[in-house]
Amino acid sequence: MKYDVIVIGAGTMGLATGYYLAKQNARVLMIDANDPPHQEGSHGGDTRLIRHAYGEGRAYTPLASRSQKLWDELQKNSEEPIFKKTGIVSFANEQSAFINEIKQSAKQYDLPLTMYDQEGLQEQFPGLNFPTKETHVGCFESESGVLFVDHCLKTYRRLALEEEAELLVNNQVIDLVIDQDTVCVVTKDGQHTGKQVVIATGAWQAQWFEKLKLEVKITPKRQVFGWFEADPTLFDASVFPGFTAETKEGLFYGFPSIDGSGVKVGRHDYGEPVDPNSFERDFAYNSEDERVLRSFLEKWMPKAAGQIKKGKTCLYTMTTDEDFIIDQHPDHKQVWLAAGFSGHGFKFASGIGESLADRVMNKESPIDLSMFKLNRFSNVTKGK
Ligand code: PYC
Repeated sequence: MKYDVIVIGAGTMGLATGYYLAKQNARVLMIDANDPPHQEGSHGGDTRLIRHAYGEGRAYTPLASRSQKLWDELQKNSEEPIFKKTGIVSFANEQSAFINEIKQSAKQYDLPLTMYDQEGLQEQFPGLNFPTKETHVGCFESESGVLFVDHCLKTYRRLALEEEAELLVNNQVIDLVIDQDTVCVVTKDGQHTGKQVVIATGAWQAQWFEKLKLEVKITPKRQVFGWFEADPTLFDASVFPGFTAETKEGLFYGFPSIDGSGVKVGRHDYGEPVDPNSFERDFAYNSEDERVLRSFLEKWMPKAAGQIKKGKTCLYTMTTDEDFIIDQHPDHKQVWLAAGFSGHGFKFASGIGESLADRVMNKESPIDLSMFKLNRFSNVTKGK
């Protein structure tokens, strides 16, 4: 048999996993329906945040720290920037469980974090505006920042090929035939057999769950983000960090203006469930897509609410609890699933790629991925 592992989906998680598998001398084939990096799935839009003290749950922090270390290592293999240490400021009202969890996470893992009251936030980050009666609090994590998506993916792709992984692009997988010990992956151009398979197809994962008789709900959602003209004295990356904001209007995140890009902003808790094969890919200027972003900026960062420079869409794939799925199929141990990254997975791709590759190769991994197992959902296997 030619391959030890076939990776279906060479996007963020697939490329990282393919690289770490190939680095361990596994014979790897990666197959993608597109030609990554691209703008058609979940990694479009140039940049992602990496936060270490983690408001979604401190259990993520060891994975965030390991991922940061691996991104820093990846930088040594790339002439283009992988990571920019902008720091990240997060703010919310005084009762915010998210801010409290960031604080507890920093405390437990001994991470540098500065807490601010509203006055302190205003003084330190004069681009922020607090127009409501409520009082806000916030925190600043100096070691976190921004990842450059295309550079990360291009580097993993190049390194994987240097490690003798193979990559088929613009090649759609149409079926899987699972035997006792092998998996045959059928594409429109041919068949490939491997000892194991990793399925990491992002917003297209639901079809494989269905095919593999897994009763797990994941929902692709259309997301939007935009880049706006902003006062450089307040919002250039030399003076303003990445940000998250929990407001009455929703959960927003964004990026400082990097090399004149303008401030990029998105709303995390937004987005219609969609069919990834037939959703509206174009960003709608001067309508709801722009309005939801602009209204956040006008209220909370008014000097960053200038002309929109560009807007884009991308896809989230939500699990019901917004935690990821990284596990073996309960009935087919040679089938691995990496899915449901729920709009906050990119930052962890390096750590997940490394640890998932270790698990597939039956080795000890530096990070425990057990919180992402399928058995946290009940009745996962259909008909059992
Ligand atoms: O997890 O920081 C994050 C994030 C930014 C945009 C979407 N998710």
